[in-house]
Amino acid sequence: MTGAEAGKQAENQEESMREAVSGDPSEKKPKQDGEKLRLMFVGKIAAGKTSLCQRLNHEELTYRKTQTVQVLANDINMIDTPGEYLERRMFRGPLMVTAMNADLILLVQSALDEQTMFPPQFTTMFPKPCIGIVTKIDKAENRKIEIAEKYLEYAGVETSFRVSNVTEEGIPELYRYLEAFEEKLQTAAGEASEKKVGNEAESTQEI
Ligand SMILES: Nc1nc2c(ncn2[C@@H]2O[C@H](COP(=O)(O)OP(=O)(O)OP(=O)(O)O)[C@@H](O)[C@H]2O)c(=O)[nH]1
Ligand SMILES: [Mg+2]
Repeated sequence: MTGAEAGKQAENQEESMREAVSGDPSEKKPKQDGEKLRLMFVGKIAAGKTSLCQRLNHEELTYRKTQTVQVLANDINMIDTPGEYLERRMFRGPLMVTAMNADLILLVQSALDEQTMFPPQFTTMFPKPCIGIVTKIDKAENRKIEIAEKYLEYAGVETSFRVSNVTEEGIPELYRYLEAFEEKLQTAAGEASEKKVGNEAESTQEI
C-alpha cells in the first residue's frame, strides 16, 4: 500500500467512526415510544376524525366507519374513537377512561353540521388539555365555520384550527402546533425527572 492509499484508508475509517458515533445529522432520529405524542379524537359520527388521523399520518383518505376505539401507532400515536362515544351518554365513562392514555384531546366539529354534540364546558370532564378542530372547511361558507368555532369555544377548548382533510388546508399549521406541543411535553418530562433525581439525592444524604 502506498502512503497516499494508506492516508485515504485512514481518512475513510475516521469518517465512518464519526458517523457511527454521531450519526448523519441530516437524518431525523426515529422517536422512541415514550417520546411520541398521544392524541385522542372525539366528535360526532362523520365529523372527520378518522380522515384527520389519516392526514396526520400522511396517508391517502379511505373511508372506514370506526366501530370501536382504534389505537394507531405511528410517528404520532392516535386514539380514534367512534362518533357513538360522544353521541351516546352510556359511552361517556369509557371516553373519560380512554382519555387517561392521551396527552392531548382533539374535539372535532364539522363546519357542515348545524348543531353540536359538545355541551358547554365539555372539556372539564377530561383531565387533559383539549383543542378544537373544525373540519370540512372546503365545503362550508365562512359563517358556518365561525359557528363551528364558537361551539368549540363554548365546549372549552384552549385553541382551535380550521382544516380540510380533502384539500389539506390548515393541516400544516395543525402539524406544527402538535410538534411544538410534543417538544414542550418532553421538556417538562425531562425537568420533572431531573427534579426527582435531585430530591432522591437529597433524601439519601439526609439518611
Ligand atoms: N369535504 C370534506 N369531507 C370530509 C372531510 N373530512 C372528512 N370528510 C368525509 O366525511 C366522511 C366521514 O369522515 P370520517 O373521517 O370517516 O368521519 P369520522 O368522524 O371518523 O366518523 P365515525 O368513524 O363514524 O365516528 C367521509 O366520507 C370523509 O371523506 C373534509 O375535511 N372535507
Ligand atoms: Mg371514524
